[in-house]
Amino acid sequence: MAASGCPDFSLRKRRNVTQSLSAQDLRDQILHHLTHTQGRGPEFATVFDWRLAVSYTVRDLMVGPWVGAIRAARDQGAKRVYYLSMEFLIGRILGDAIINLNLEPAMGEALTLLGLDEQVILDDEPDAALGNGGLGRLAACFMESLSSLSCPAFGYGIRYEHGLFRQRFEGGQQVETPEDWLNQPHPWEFVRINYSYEIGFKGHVDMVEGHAVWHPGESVVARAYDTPVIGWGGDWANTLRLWGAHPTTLLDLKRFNAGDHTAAAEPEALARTLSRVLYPDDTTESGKELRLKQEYFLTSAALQDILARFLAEHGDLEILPDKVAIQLNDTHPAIAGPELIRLLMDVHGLAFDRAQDLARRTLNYTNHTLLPEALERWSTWLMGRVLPRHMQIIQMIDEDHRKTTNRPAHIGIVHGDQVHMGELAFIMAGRVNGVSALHTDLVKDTVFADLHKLHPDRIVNQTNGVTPRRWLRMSNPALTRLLDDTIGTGWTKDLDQLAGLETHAGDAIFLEHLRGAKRANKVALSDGLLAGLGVKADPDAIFDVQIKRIHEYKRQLLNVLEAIALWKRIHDSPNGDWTPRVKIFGGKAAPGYWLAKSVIHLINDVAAKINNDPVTAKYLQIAYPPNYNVSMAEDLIPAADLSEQISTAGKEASGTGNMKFTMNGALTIGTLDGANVEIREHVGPENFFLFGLTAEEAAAEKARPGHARAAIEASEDMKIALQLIAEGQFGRADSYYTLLDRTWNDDPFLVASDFDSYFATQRAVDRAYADHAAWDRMAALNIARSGFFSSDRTIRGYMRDIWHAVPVVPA
Ligand code: B1H
Repeated sequence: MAASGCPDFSLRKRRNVTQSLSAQDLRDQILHHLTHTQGRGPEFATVFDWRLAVSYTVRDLMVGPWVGAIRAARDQGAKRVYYLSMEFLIGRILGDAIINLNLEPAMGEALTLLGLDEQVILDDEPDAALGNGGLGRLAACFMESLSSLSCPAFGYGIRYEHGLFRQRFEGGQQVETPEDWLNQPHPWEFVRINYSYEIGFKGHVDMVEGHAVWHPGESVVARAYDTPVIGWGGDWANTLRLWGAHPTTLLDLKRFNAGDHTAAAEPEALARTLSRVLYPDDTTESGKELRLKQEYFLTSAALQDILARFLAEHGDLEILPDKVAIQLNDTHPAIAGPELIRLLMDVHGLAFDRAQDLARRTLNYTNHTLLPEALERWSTWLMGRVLPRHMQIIQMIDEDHRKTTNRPAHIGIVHGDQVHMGELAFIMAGRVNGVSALHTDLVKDTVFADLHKLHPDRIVNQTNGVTPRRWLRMSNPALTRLLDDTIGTGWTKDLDQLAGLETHAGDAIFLEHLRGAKRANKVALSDGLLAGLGVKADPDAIFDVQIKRIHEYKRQLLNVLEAIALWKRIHDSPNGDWTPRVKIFGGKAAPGYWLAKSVIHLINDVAAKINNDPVTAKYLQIAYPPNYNVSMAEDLIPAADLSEQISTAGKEASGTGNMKFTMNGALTIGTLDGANVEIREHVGPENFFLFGLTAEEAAAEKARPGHARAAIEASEDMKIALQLIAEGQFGRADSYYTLLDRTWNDDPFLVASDFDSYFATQRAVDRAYADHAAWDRMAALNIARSGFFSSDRTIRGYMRDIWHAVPVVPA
């Protein structure tokens, strides 16, 4: 027992434990869990049994630092950071935990001793797909960096029973099937039945002696499911607390006893609906009552939990902003403003002004998009019906803001019958941040221009980042070995150390090793593409990769039209000096986004034709593996030569895939959009393939009547590509009439206006790739100059500028 009287989880001791763990120790622990936790003898064990035994073994090593971190934060009265997000796209946990706990190579050896293939064990874990795309994956990277920096933090989210849908292709078209990651034991989580909060909806509000009393018409219980998130080095773990919805009464006994057994279970079914599915929309607002309820469910549970912890530790609500920093990941949890005020007023008896002031100094808001369709709005009618007390408080906030800032009527939260969640989040936040330099400028100049004038110090920039542990060390062991051998392992926690590669960028031996690492990754991917899709990807071809949600503004259409135009040119002069290329696509479309689904269909149709053309086969192949997810990204990014970041300028807030590619030595072909701008500045314009209109030019072009038709008429290659589709060269032409019509007559994302610039830049890529030495040098410089894009840098920025939080030294 330690001095505190608790079991000894002391960090110093545990550090020694991990460092001294031998393969034999790990093997024994795995066998112990196989027998005693899984209840299986080795001779009967399946891959699943083994994977769980390995996971429990690794989890055991996380618990010490986890409990130690929670205790250290409490004992030191530390300020805590709370990250509220509707999405946490964590992917698999086991491989990441093995890396962060420094268990390699012992774990590999232990598994060999047991006659197991480590990759098979790792691949057995389902992805925790509790997110759509970049916003959710950013939250996951932030959780890992918070732990790696020993910043005391909780992530709060929803424990969706079904993560993002599974994607299949039928006749080249996307078909969605439910995802069921929880249809098997999830070894990483701890259920906390004692951390349960009641969440109310609907009902009415009474005034009792001047105080509002909300009588909800329905309620559910939010129950905490905790997962430790271990940081690099294994010294610290924070908690990802996901809320599961449960009924307040488990069973309607009266109905059960009356024989209606199905109806008796209704309360359970109704409550569970709340945490059943993740909304599969990326950057579109779904506007459903269930979605509003989910947002409130997450937010209220989190705030009740935060206040309970704060009051147990400090008691005095006046110091709430000194001890608590809450980050709202986009507007999805923006009901946090009114909810925190409600809790402080109606539960803890503070006056409105006091409550509002404390809330505003505690809450912060990150904006992730300017797309108008993504800006959340709820009708006052729906808000008033689902959250009647909150609707009152929203009106009080709006009115108070109008008075104190003297603002004109057109600015504010409630407009007619609409509640604007962006304005609500902004007005209730101490700091509002954008996610790249360009995006932050646009936030100031466009969506929040008026509010920015009223509150000129509120908006700050924090350019996104990604964790180099998962996105380099874990997913790219070949490059990791080369980096470790060349500059040591320090880059893993201090990515700026990659700058040490600069001096090697002219070293032919180093560049040869770099090429070798990339080639090994390409060979592995090529084998996978052949086995999975039957696509023959020559590892010496350019691996050109576009992986992200399918959305018009991300312009997968531009990419596939370029493929068609290139194919036509090769087909017409097959003896030309062509640089072989494999175009790889990955991504899902929101189920209701017809145009995006049409682009998926087109890519598959084009692939079917081009891949089987004997004249062009050796020069151009297209691969579109279905069901793109975090794990697939981990296989594709290390094997990429070219990263496609081709959104219409001004539309992609940041992008984070772009950073992962750069770190892994892929060169970018991209527009001046989001974080591409900063990537180009860091790696140097000569090591980046820039094309297309700037955000300002794009806005002007869009306003020009007939811009699409004029651009198409001026581009022979684009015209031919569209014509070939219209002729039915790629599947049935009538599948694409809408897409073609929109491209000719509207083209809101300027595919036509950027086509020639993109096509020409792709040919510059071809020429550059043909010069191996020059290409490898550029790749090396991209890696060497990617240190800025670590999420550790981003989190340090949030800690310094937004949260005013400091790391805690483990006891
Ligand atoms: C991003 C979203 C998003 N921006 C609504 N906005 C959603 C909006 O379910 N919804 O309703 C879900 C997601 N996601 C992305 O955030 C940006 O498009 C990326 O450019 C950015 O890199 C990422 C992280 O900041």
